[in-house]
Order: sequence, then structure tokens, then C-alpha cells
Amino acid sequence: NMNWTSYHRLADIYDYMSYLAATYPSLVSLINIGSSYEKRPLYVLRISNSSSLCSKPVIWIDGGIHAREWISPAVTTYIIKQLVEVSANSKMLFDVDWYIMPVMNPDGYEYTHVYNRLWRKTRSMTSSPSCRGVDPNRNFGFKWGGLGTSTNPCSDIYKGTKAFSEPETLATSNFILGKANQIKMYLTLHSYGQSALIPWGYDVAYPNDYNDMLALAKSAVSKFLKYKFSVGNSAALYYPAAGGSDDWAKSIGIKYSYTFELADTGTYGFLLPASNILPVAQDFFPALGVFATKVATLK
Ligand code: 0X9
Ligand code: ZN
Repeated sequence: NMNWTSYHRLADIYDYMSYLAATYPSLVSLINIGSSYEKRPLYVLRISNSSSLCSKPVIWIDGGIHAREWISPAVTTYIIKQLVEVSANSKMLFDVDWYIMPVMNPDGYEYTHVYNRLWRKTRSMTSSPSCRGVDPNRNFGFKWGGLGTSTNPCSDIYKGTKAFSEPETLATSNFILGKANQIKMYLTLHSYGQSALIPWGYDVAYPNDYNDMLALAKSAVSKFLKYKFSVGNSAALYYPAAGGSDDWAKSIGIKYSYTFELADTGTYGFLLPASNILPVAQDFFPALGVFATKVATLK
């Protein structure tokens, strides 16, 4: 039922995840990690060819943190399809387990389909009755409230009343914390800009192992044939913005943490036509081979 020629509603994405879990029970499990503000389930798909007793290094991928960035959930479901249903990719499951969350902000995602295509945030109530939602990517608990965030509930970069005020960021962070020893890589897909952003993002500052992170990102991006990506420090390449999921993941000890800003570079921006889904997803997927090889050989 799923295809990559159109953008899909949340129910279609969740039905596809359920279908895969039911069809490939020894490979795929559907994990409900909590509920959104409007009580939609938050689902993570675990793809692993071994029993949960034997633990491999894990790569986490999420999409849909920002509601209007539709290419992000579309690429995550394509990744799921490739890992689960394309046997040529089965080697990518030998040494790595995958946890993939296509839509971290389901309330916002549905809102963009029904009411406002350019909605970005969650849909929680704020102190201002006419302004809803918190920017989930300003709501994570590392350097929360720093540069590039707002205390104004009407702002698109509103940080919320406290770190992890949103059920979506709280449930995600708690799930990741529970697996933090296994998760060796955190990838979060956004749009747009065609960039691989490396922490820190809260300010122009560099982790001690920045050069490791840079080298791996460059080798991943070198796989892209159709879309040219820039690679560099998040705050330098974009702008300082505190409370991001990537910085938080890095701060809890996940060595390789990246934000990918997918296509395009601004011609269509968030309104990228659906005819671009397959080209973008196909171009991106080989980077995951580079990442899986790296994670499998970490000591
Ligand atoms: O501003 C953001 O949250 C991201 N860009 S977007 O256009 N998709 O909204 C960039 C986030 C980079 N990471 C951090 N600043 N921590
Ligand atoms: Zn985004």
C-alpha cells in the first residue's frame, strides 16, 4: 500500500509500519514509546535480524520533528522499506540493529495536512490562548533556552516552559536513554538545505572528536550523486540554536550525531514536490551503508 510517489498521512505511515511488523515478525517490531499531546501513538520500528538477547550496535534514525518538512518522514519510510524488503540490503542488518521513528511530531504532521501546510511545531497549549506549540528542536535538555530560542509562545522557535515539556520529546529521549549504551549513532532528518550538520549547534563550538565526526560525514556525503551536500558545524553553517535533538544525543555520549537537512536548497523549500521523494531517498540511502560499516567496526 505504501509508495514513494506521494506524501502520506500519518495513518498510512503507521499502517505500513504495522504491516511490516506483522509480515516480518522475526525482523521487525513495532514499539509504542508513548503518546503525543493530542494522544496519537508515538511509534518506533526496530529492525533486527537477531533476538533481543544478543545486542548489536544500534543506529537510530528519526524524521518528522518539524511538521512541515514532509520529505523527512518520506525518506525514513523509504529507508525502512529498503532495510526490510530489499534482500540486497540484508548485509546492512548483519552487524547493526536499526531503530527508526518516521514521525516524532505526529500532531504537527497531521496539522500540516489538514489546516496549515507550513506548521512547524507541536500542537500543545501554551500560556497564550491564540498560539500553540513548542519547537521540538528547541525542547531537548541540553543547553535548553540558549541561543536561537524564544520565550514567546507565538514564535516558531518557542522553547517551551522547560526542557522536555513536550510529550513527544520526553518519550523519545526516555526511550533513547534506555538504549543509550547500544545506540552508537543518532541521525535526524530535516529539510531543507542539503547539509550534514555536526554538533555543537547551541553555539559555534566543537566537540573533542569533531574531526572524527567530520571525516565520517564527508565520506557518507560523498555517496550522494544527485544532490550536493555541505558538511560542517551546525552553528557555523546554519545558525546557533540550542535545545536540539542532535546536541542532546551527543551530550549523552552518542559519538556520531548528525542532523541531515535534505533537499532542496530553496527552490521549493518545504513544499518539495512529491516527484522528488524517490530521487532524494535513493540518493541518500547509500550513506547508511557507510554509517553501518563505521558503527560495526567501532571498538
Ligand atoms: O533550526 C533547526 O531546528 C534545524 N533547521 S530546520 O530548518 N530543519 O528547522 C537545524 C538544527 C541544527 N541543530 C542544532 N541547532 N542543534
Ligand atoms: Zn527541521
